[in-house]
This record gives sequence, structure tokens and C-alpha cells, in this order.
Amino acid sequence: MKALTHMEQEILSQPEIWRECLDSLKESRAVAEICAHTPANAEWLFIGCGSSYYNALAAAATFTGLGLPARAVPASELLLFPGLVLNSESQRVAVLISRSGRTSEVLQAGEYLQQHAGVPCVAITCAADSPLEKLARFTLHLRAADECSTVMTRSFTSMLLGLQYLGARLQNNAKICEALEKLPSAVERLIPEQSLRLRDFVAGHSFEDYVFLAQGPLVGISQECALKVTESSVSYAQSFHTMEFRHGPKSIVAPHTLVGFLLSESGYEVERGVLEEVKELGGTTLAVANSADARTRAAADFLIELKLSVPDIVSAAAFVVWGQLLGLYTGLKKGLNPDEPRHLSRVVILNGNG
Ligand code: F1P
Repeated sequence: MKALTHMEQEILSQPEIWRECLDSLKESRAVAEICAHTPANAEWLFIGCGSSYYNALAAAATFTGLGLPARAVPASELLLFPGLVLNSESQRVAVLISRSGRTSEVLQAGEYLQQHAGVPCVAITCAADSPLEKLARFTLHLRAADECSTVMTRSFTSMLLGLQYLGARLQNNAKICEALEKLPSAVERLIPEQSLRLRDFVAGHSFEDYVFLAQGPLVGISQECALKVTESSVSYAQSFHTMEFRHGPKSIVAPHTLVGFLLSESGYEVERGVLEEVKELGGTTLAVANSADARTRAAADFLIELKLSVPDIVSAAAFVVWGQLLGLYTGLKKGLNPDEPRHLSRVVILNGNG
């Protein structure tokens, strides 16, 4: 039996690691301090790079859904166009997201915000004793979620759940806290059978192009799925808002194009309309939905039903697991080692001239 790659072990370990991280956050002093010291009307500015930027998008969507004004920007955008990002006098709190806590752009963004804009910074990371922790006023540590592979998987989902948990605590929303605690078992139940089905699907198909489509709280997740396929299998993958796909990008639809749909509950019917149209155009379709009706079953070449009893705004982590596995299985099928993605390093450290 061939040894599992780090990436595969880390993907499969997610439910138990999520439990460990949520349990640690319940006891976290930093969470209590952030709740106690954050101005009620603050705007939350989520900042990260790569997967951590897509995490910022998903976290900002959750915060907004919980009634906390929030935005997400890549660190480089704040550094290069601060006026576009800090475009009002509103009180802000920045949330710096970084698995390693050492990504140059994120550290520079934190320094700029604290020294030039007077914006307090909170950090979330999987690393210990990182420069990010020394920079931030409060840091959420998710040590258990750290990983060996270069590609982020359980660190991504655990930091997202951590930020969603923080949002729920800030709003004293016990229902959302309870919903988050349901996710580990729900996904644990799905992984054995669905991972085998997905591996067989990849073995039986060859694709030249990959597209992921989503709306609302799943947009950052769709971008992360595309990045996972790109990083782990050196394949060409893109992501769009589902309804935007009709406005031009659908021109690439063909049998060798896999179009992945992350179907939300609130946008289900209109998003299903695009799924059916892509199927009619001859594309190969993959759909992840909480529950699917006959029309979605008919239009999806591969379907995963999550059957979660949690609201849209906290189900995101359960959607990304399948993009992670699709990237992994496609990379392995191409004879690549997903633990050593081409041209990538675990952390992007920039020398002085950026
Ligand atoms: C961010 C990141 C990863 C990417 C690669 C390089 O790292 O861009 O998203 O997969 O590993 O680093 P971090 O700031 O979250 O440590």
C-alpha cells in the first residue's frame, strides 16, 4: 500500500483537527480579549495572501452575514493602494490571516496599518512565535492545524472556522457557535465514500480546463478550489461568480472542461439554471450542494450532497474539501507529488524591493 502524501493525510484529518481547534478557541483568552476590547461599530478588514486571501473573502462574508461590517483585501492592495482600501474615516480592526505568520506582504500590511493608519491588528495563524504574533495586538493560534505540505488545506479550513467562531462570539450568537460544532461530524461522515467516488471520477476523466463557480459566502471558497487544482496538479483553473459565467467565460465550455458548481441554498434555483445550461452546452459538470433535486441530479456528472443542518454562512469549510481532493487526485494521476508543487515555497518571503 503506497504511503499517503502529507497533503492527503492533512485533508483527511480535517474533521478531528476542526474539533481540536474549536475546543481550543472556546477556552481562548485572545477571543475573550478581542470581544471585550473591540469597538461595537468597527469595520473588520480581513487581509491575507494566496489561500489566506481567499480565506479573508470567506471570513468577511460570514462577518457581514452576522451583521458585522467587513471587507477583504489582498495585503498587496493595501500596500500599493492604501487610499483605495482605507477610503473612509470609519473605525476599523484589521484581521491578518497567515498560516506561517511570516509572509512579507502580510507583515508589511500590519506594520503600515498600526504605524501609519492607527488601525489595531488581530492575527490568526498556525505558527508559534511568528513575527506576525509579535506585531498583532491579539493572536488566535491554531497550532493543531499546521501542516507539512506546502499547499494549505486543514490550515485554511481551520482558520476559516476559527474566524467564523470569533464572529459568532462577537455577536453572542450561540446558534452559529453550535452550528460550527456540527461541521466536523457531518464532514467526517461524508469523506470515506465521497473521496473514493471522487478519485474514481478523476481516474475516469481527463480535463484540460477547470472552472469553479459560486456566489455569496462561497466565492472565496470557489477561488480556493481553483487554486488547489492549480497548485496540486499544475492545471489551468479559474473561478467566477456563477451568474457571471454566462457573460463571456462560458465560451470555454467543452467536454474536456470541468465546471464545478458550489451551489448555495439561497441562490440555488438561479445557480442550478447555469448548471443546466453548461450541461446543455456539452460541458462536464461537478456539483456540491447541501441537498439536490432531480434537475440538479440530471445536470451534474458528479454530485456531492452535504446534507448539513447549518446555515449557508458557516457551511463554507464543508464545500472546499472536495476541491482539495480533486486537486490532489488530479496531481497524483498526472504522476506529480502534491507535497512538492512546482515553483512554490511554503512561505513567500520578499527581499527589500518586494
Ligand atoms: C500564504 C501562501 C499560501 C500558498 C503558498 C505560499 O501563506 O500564499 O497560500 O499556498 O504556500 O504562501 P501564509 O501567509 O498563509 O503562511
